[in-house]
Amino acid sequence: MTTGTTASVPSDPIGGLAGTPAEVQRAEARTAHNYHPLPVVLAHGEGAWMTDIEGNRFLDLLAGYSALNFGHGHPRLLAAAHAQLDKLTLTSRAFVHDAFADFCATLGDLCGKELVLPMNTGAEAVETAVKLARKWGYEVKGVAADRARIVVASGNFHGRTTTIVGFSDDPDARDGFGPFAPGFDTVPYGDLAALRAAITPETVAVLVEPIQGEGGVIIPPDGYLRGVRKICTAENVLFAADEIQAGLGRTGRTFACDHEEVVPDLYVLGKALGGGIVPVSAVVGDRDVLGVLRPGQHGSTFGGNPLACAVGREVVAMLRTGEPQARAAELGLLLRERLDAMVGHGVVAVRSRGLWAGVDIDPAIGTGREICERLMARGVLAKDTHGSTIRLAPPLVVTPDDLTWGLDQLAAVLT
Ligand code: IF1
Repeated sequence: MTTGTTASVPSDPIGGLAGTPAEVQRAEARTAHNYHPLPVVLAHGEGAWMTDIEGNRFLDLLAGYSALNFGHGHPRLLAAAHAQLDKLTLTSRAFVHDAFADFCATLGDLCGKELVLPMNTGAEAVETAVKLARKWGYEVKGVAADRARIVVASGNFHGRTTTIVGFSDDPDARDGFGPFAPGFDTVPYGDLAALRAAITPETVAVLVEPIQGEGGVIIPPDGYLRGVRKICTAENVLFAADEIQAGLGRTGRTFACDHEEVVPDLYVLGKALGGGIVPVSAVVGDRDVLGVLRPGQHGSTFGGNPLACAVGREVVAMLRTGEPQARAAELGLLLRERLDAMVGHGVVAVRSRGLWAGVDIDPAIGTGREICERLMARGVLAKDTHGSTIRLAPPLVVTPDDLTWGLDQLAAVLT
């Protein structure tokens, strides 16, 4: 595991920004430009650190958008993956395999739910939740065929499929991809009165992130999640919590809903469930909802494959100890304390919960992208969201010294 060593500043004083590495240019020549990555070419990862092809070391403050909660190359997760790789990696769901029941049973227990539907990406899990809610609406709630409606929040990010971007209000995510699926109503995030007003007899679910990630780590007013729970219960509407980014230890609890002691009807999980090794996602709920599916009505080639289950089972075992959550809560205090001290010194506002922070930078100092480029030159990798907001989400295995050093670099680029 990495000690609190200081990263060697990239050889080029501005961290390779001057001369884009040939490998970046080679990649750009042969791929669609649906990303604008920082000009760094990584080759190795360990714990909270990555090393590029020139041997420069970077502290990872993005952690794969929270898919790397357990860091790069976690020994327990690598061991589980290596063992399974040599045994059996794929059967399809046409057959059962010997890692499947363990993964589904332990994940269901972690959520306090009866059933698990394993998929691969977060968007697939969100689409699965949409399909489950609609089918539940028709067969259990009694909504007329093809009339089901789902309430979503403004500023949401739930993935990139055309159904999902159809209910996004981010022009970058949705423009040019229509026509879109009907049946979604958008209400302001955090506004319970608007949520209550949007519910009709045809509403089958409310789909929200307990904390909005891409929106810039937007934390709803205290009591919002309890209010969503109460309204959904009263109106016989499913509460589907998208915990793909906020969940699995990131905020200092197993689930972000735990901060308000709220249990949704559906947990929508992904990212860190795959340990930063393989895509693993799932929808977890009780039989009264997941029981509406019959064989042949939903699935995927890789969903619940042996490698995914072996890694996912180990992720669940680590979360059962409560240690990743406690670490995120404790180091989150350090993160927040240091960021609060930067307010008025280049930082306009800070939002954080556990080891997850949205930092609004004074636009006069630079855009989020420019700040991230300056951080890269100092051996720290982070990602901007919109405008001058950057998100900070180190792996939960980061050491206090390394986290302190990384925040020192942020303070330095702000002056
Ligand atoms: C990108 C950010 C974006 C998610 C929540 C579902 C999904 C995501 C709450 C879909 C995925 C990723 C997607 C990735 C960048 C990142 C992201 F919010 F994390 F920063 F885009 F907004 N629900 N978020 O955060 O999961 O299908 O990707 O496995 O698309 O650029 P996925």
